[in-house]
Formats: sequence, C-alpha cells, structure tokens
Amino acid sequence: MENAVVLREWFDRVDAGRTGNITAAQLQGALAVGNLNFPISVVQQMIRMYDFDRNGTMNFEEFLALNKFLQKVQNVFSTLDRGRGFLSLEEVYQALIKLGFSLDSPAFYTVCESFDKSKKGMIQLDEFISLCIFVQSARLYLEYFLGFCGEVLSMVKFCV
Ligand SMILES: [Ca+2]
Repeated sequence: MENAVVLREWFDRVDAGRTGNITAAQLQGALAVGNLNFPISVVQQMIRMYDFDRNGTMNFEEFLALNKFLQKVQNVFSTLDRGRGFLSLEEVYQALIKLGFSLDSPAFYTVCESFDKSKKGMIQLDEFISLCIFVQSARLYLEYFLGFCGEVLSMVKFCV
C-alpha cells in the first residue's frame, strides 16, 4: 500500500504537466536520475511492452506493470551480482532462467554480445535491464503472433 503511494508520487513528479501520461523522454530522464541510463529506443520499447491502451505513452496503470517487471529484473540482478555491479555471462544466463526465459546458446550469446557495451563479458544493471526488455518484448510479440496465427487457423477451419 505504502509502495503504491511512493509510486504515485514518483509518477506525478515525472508527469510534470499532469497529463496523466508519461512520455518516453520523461521516463528516460527520470530513470537517469536513478543512475539508469538507457537509449531512447529502449525506453520506447519499455513503454510499448505495457502500452495497454496503445497511445504511445504510459499512464499510471501501465507504469505499475512496467515497474513490477523492472523490480523483478533488478531483484534477480542483485541476488547474483553480490555487490560487484555486474554479472558474468554465466550469471546472466542463470538470471534469465530465474526470470523464466530460456534461450538456446547461440541466441543467448548473440543477445549478450549486443548488450555488453564494454565487450568484457560483464553486464551492468542497465545493460541487463535492456537485455531483459528485449527478450520480454520478443516473447510478448511471439505470444501475440502465435495467438494471431491460432485465430487465423481456427477461422480457416471454420471456413472449410
Ligand atoms: Ca498508454
């Protein structure tokens, strides 16, 4: 309950114009205050993942869904990084399993390579979040796509 109040205050602070919606640029700035620096494309993807009303911005309800996901990702990161501030690739793999993602090796290394900015096999929190956003979006898209295929198939069946 108290958490919800804190989140509401945070949301209202970011939504300076009191529009009820946060834009990608506003979210990017707010996350940077918390030392999490993301390219705008990643922030836009965050919004798209939970943009239930599909208006391109984030209302409070959508923000709660995103926040839940980010909390989960951050918790897994901090249980594995043991205060070092980064995860090895092996630990990233474990972390993804904890989060319910299973990638085969080639996909895993390709994904790691593209998010490991320093190319040292050390994934920092913002890189790990970006990576999870990417994997989660891919999963949501796939579920949507498969659901769509299912509907088409049953329509075809119905027509036949
Ligand atoms: Ca929205």
